[in-house]
Amino acid sequence: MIVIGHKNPDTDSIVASIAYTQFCNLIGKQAKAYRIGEINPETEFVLQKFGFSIPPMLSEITDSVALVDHNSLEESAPGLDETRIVEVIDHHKLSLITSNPIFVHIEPIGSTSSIIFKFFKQKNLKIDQKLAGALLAAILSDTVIFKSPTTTEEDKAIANELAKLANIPDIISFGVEVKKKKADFSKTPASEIIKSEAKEYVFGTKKFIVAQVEVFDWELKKRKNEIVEEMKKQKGFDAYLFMLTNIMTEETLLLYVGDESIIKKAFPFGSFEENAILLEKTLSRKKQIIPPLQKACS
Ligand SMILES: [Mn+2]
Repeated sequence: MIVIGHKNPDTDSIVASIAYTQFCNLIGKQAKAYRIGEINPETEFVLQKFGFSIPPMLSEITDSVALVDHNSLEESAPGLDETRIVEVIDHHKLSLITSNPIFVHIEPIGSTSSIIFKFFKQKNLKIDQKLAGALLAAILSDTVIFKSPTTTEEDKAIANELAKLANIPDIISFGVEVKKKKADFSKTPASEIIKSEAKEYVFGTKKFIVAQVEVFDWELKKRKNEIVEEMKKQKGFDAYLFMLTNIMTEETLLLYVGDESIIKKAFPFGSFEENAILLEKTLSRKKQIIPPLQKACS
């Protein structure tokens, strides 16, 4: 079985696929982790720190597939046939439609890595120090160091347990260390910045791209015009959204190009400037951007 996370992989996606593969192999199920996109500097740091190699790029789908941390074909491997998918382990809303019954485990929890942790627990399997460190990093990454509204009490309890196993005394400062690895865009061209963790969404007849970066200050805001110009060059969607999320102030400056009426319908409460809305207390794409966007399309 091939285990893959989503396109534009983040740390949760990669760590969950590695951890789930380990779990499968421990219970006697053959599985191998692959990635379907380039690793970001945060994930690279985490894998290196805990001694994991980067999963190989999936080139050909020759086996059954388990999707972790996503469950839509838009976010998955190009050319993936739905009939290949045999399992889904995720914490995003269900969107996959299959022609056959498959194994699905979806929970409203802060990270897919939290779910994989629970799989190990259920079967009384030992999580070694390295895997514990990587799972902890993935939880901290996906929950934005527990600040995201997607965070549950269970994520925090799991993180505490993992921190003990990984021998990491200060969870928050470890979280900041992890998150800061991909928060520096000073040397990144705008054309690349706008593709950060970009995901594609289709609601009815409307298609959206929503990208996101998480930063610790407003330095990148100075490049707003340059970023918007790059977004305008993109084609093949109704609107392109770029979340510039400030972890410290817990605000998101949502830059957008395309169908402005839908954006204004979805976020009537934000303060508007040209091609941008400032959203207070907003960190989560999944919980705070996608639902209003979907509703505005219905
Ligand atoms: Mn995730």
